[in-house]
This record gives sequence, C-alpha cells and structure tokens, in this order.
Amino acid sequence: MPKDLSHISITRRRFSALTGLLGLVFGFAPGMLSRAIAQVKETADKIIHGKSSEMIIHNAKLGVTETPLELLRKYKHTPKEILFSRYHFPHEGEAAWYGTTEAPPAKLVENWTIRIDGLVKRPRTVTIAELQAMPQEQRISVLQCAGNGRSFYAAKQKVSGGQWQNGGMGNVVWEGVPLKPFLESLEMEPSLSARWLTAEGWDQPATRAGTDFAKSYLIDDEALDHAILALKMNGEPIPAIHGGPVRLIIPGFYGNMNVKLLTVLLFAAEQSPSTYQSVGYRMPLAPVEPDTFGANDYTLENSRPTYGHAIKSVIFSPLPSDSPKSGMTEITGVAFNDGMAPITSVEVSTDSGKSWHTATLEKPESPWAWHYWSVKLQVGAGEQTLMSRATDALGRTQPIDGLARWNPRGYEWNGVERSAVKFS
Ligand SMILES: Nc1nc2c(c(=O)[nH]1)N[C@H]1C(S)=C(S)[C@@H](COP(=O)(O)O)O[C@H]1N2
Ligand SMILES: [Mo]
Repeated sequence: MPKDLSHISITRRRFSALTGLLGLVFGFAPGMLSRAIAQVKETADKIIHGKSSEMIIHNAKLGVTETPLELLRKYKHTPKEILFSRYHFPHEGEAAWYGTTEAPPAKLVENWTIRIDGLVKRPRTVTIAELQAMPQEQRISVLQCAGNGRSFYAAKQKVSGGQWQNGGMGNVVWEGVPLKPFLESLEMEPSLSARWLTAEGWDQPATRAGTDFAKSYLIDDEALDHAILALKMNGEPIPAIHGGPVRLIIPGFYGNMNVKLLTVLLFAAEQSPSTYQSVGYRMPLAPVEPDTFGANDYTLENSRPTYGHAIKSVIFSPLPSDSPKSGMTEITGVAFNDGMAPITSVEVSTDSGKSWHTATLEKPESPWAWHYWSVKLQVGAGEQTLMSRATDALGRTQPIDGLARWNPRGYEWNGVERSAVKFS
C-alpha cells in the first residue's frame, strides 16, 4: 500500500520534460533527444542504481536482470551489485525509490509498518523499530526465480516471459526476526478457520485491472518454521531493489514466495485471489502438453503454487567462455534443493550421460545454501557436453529429460544440467 512519497521521487514526466528542454537548448526537435538516449545500449546500472553493467537485462522497464555465471561463481555470497532482480511493477513515479541497491530512504523506514490482520481477535501493527529490537536469526539461503532456466523449455516449445538461463539465482545471507515466534508473541488469537497466511508487498500494479503482489502459505507448512522477517541482506540493511526495509524470507522457497517491501500479513481461510497466487507461479499437478494446456488454464484444483526449490545443480566451471584445454579438468559447480532433505550426491558426466562420476560435496553452510561440488576428470579435445545431476536423501533427483516438466509459464526447470563446452 503506497504511502505518500512524492517528496523523494523523480517522476518519468519530469525526466521527459528535462530531456525536452535539453533538446531545445541543443537544437533538437522535442522528442529527438529522448529517442537518441533510448537508442544507447541500456545497461543494468542505468536501470537500477548500483547494479553491475554486466547483468543480462530481461525487462528494462521492470528492472528484471540476470547474473552471468562468470560473475555469479566469483562469490560465496552473492553481492547486491550482481544479485538477479525482479519486480512486477515498474519502479517509477512514487515507486522510484526501490530502483536502487541502496538502503531505502531513512524517512520511509522510520514510518514503515506491517499490519497483521485477518481472522484474528486482535489485529496488530508493528514498526520497523519494534522488529529491530527483537531477537534476530540468520538464514543462508538460495534465492531463485521460479522461472530460472525457463529458456531451456524452448527445446519443446518456447514459453513467454524472461528467457532466464541459469543466473536467476544467488546465495544470500539473510538476517531477521523468526516469523512463528513473532506471530505468537503478538497474542492475536487467530481463529481456527485461518489455514493460510497471506503476505503483501508495498508495490502496486500500474493499472487498476492489475492485482497486488500477494502470496499465500499454508500455516502448517513446515517451511514456515524457518521463515524470518528479514531486515538485513549480506550484513547490511536490505537494498530497496531486493525488498528492504523488510522482506519475508522462507528459506528453500522459490523467489516469488519471498515477498519484498512487506506491509501486510493476513490470516485467512483461503489463499489470496491475487493472480500471482491463483494463476501465476503455479505448476500443473499432472504433465501437460503445449497444445492442450495454456498459460491461463490454471485452477486451484489442477495446479499447485511453486513452493520449494526442485532439486538442481549448475556447472560453474569450466564455462564455454573459459575456452579450456583438454586433459585432466576440474569440473565444479553448486547444487541445492528445498532444504527438506540433505543432498547426498552430485554425479558428473563428460560423455553425454553414458558414464557418471561421483563428485566431492562440500559441507553446506545451511540446508538451504549452495552446496559446492567438484570432480577431476579426463576430457578430450573438441566440443563436449558436460552434465551434472544432484540427488537427495528422499531420492529426489533431476530428470534426465527436463522437458517432461514443460509447463506454459516455464517454471521449476530442473532437468539434468547440460553445458556444451569446447576444449582445445
Ligand atoms: N513485493 C514484491 N515482492 C516480490 C516480487 C514483486 O514483484 N513484488 N517479485 C517476486 C519474484 S517473482 C522474485 S523472483 C523475487 C526476486 O527477488 P530479487 O529481486 O531480490 O532477486 O522477488 C519476489 N518478491
Ligand atoms: Mo520470480
């Protein structure tokens, strides 16, 4: 729910008035200069203040950016300058403040409140200062867009939306107030019919037809036991672009479940009617084919929300851009799942899956963090397909044919990782 922020935002209108004026000064017809500016190749740092200019841009207007693996692999904890970013509504006008990797403006943080309401006897409103005074805990967790890897579904049929490769993820240190003890401490007495908790963000759709970004969770879901109301990311106040001043973090859950700019928590009997809960970010319960199931055919009955990360692994080295030499080669990468069971193995193949070799797994920092793995293998010259496959203690693994999980919105890609690399 937007508060009055007119004092800190520069609107698009003022920007175009300014370029129009400059145009007149330098003798261009009005509009020409802004067109000329638009033609300059857009880099992420121009769209989101503080982001690396090397980010891949999926949607300039909404600030949707992906991290190239060459950058992602450099850091154990993904820095704010290169962490992928995604909002559903443009950060312009009064929402301009969240288009930056800086902390949100102090004035806004001071006045920020979270309303906890719905099917409770005593609704409450909590300030950031109150949250800051409560005991804090750390969660190291992968943040990953449910659409990460969406581009790989194109081998069956391309689905619309950002064509993410593997860089719609990062490994992040979050810190904040544990959700369950927090809710209990408020003594609100939720009614027995309250089975769902709905989280809402401050951001609003650009048009009246749009619905709020709201996400719902079953209160009994074990994953909520680890959730925090995060105030810090990588040791500092959460950057506005990543949802500061406060973000709901549910470790092991896909990005969309981690509501940024948190303003409301609702106890409810049903899940939110927001399209982001009831149509978007869902997976069909049974396999579907492109010609029989469309992007708007989702119902609450035939699909489920994208909750926990489907187990997956990603190869960090060598990347095609490394132009490696043939011979004994160290192949490394990361693996992760929803944190509900330990990852027990990562296997690697250099011969298109004919033979598999067990990699060494490093002890992870937390059940939800990146699990680093590595293996040394002999690799011949020429183009080779490197593959990796993670498995956990529940026997969950990556499907050899990731396309079998094709779905019209392209979520939860976790097919066996395949990377074509040319060895000299
Ligand atoms: N308030 C709010 N929270 C949100 C979103 C949003 O549009 N608004 N997008 C979600 C989606 S789809 C993803 S993938 C993550 C992205 O988080 P990041 O920008 O910090 O990487 O935020 C999630 N939380
Ligand atoms: Mo996402």
